[in-house]
Amino acid sequence: MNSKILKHLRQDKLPHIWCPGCAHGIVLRSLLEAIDNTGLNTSKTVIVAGIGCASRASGYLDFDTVHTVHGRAIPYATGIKLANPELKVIVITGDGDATAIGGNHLIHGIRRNIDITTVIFNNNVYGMTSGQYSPTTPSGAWAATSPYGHLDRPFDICELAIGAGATYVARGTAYHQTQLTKLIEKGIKHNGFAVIDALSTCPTYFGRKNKRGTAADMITWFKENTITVKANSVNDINQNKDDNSKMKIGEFRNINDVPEFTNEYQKLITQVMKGE
Ligand SMILES: Cc1ncc(C[n+]2csc(CCOP(=O)(O)OP(=O)(O)O)c2C)c(N)n1
Ligand code: SF4
Repeated sequence: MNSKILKHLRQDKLPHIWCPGCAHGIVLRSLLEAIDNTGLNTSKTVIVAGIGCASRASGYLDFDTVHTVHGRAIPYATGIKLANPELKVIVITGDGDATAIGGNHLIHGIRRNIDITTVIFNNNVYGMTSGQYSPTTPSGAWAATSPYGHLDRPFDICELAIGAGATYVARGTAYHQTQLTKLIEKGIKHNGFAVIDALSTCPTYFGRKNKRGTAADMITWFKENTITVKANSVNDINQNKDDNSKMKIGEFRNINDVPEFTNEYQKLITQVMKGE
């Protein structure tokens, strides 16, 4: 294994719990490469996760980590960042954790523009609890809780984040692993709330039910069904309108003109202490 990755892992906690072919490991690799590329001070980096197969990743990482309650990683991360603004806080979460039970926290974290990087391992299903549908399950898909096909329309996490006012929004996939690393890296460097929708796969509970083929077929699907928006195109999720059959990947928003919440909070404290 690449030493860049290995040095950030708690090797005594391996092997991991993920099923063979699960793409969460690829997303984790991108996250660790991104952390390493940015040269973050590991003793000042905190990883916070909710509950789920995705969130389990925090247990394998050799940082200060918190494995919190299902859906509540962002409130924990907010508390940590406010208590010690010097820390870099990264949230690991699944699509269910982030957009169902934790959906409210996601939009309010975004609204505040607090400096937290949130990587959503989006496999379109609740993997850990055996394949119930999540807010990103495609319409018509089969899940343990939609045995005749799913009726709801799915959330597009990036559009949701932009709508809520996020200042950094990007989507990558487990197939485009190098690009995903770069997108996470930019999210980490961003001083504000960053959302990275990292498309992952659950061959065990989504793939089998939906006849998506092998684990490799599921990852190759990303290659054939996504299209990259131009790098640095701002707020341009609708670019490449000529091929709307494909999902857009890349950086959709990266703006720096919105005040970051921790800074504003510190300024307010100083002002109040002075009695102004
Ligand atoms: C309060 C609460 N409700 C429900 C659960 C059960 N639960 C554990 S993980 C999970 C869903 C995980 O799905 P997702 O976040 O998409 O991650 P994945 O497992 O697919 O990586 C649920 C519903 C829980 N642990 N706590
Ligand atoms: S159940 Fe799905 S998401 Fe969970 S480890 Fe297995 S393949 Fe991955």
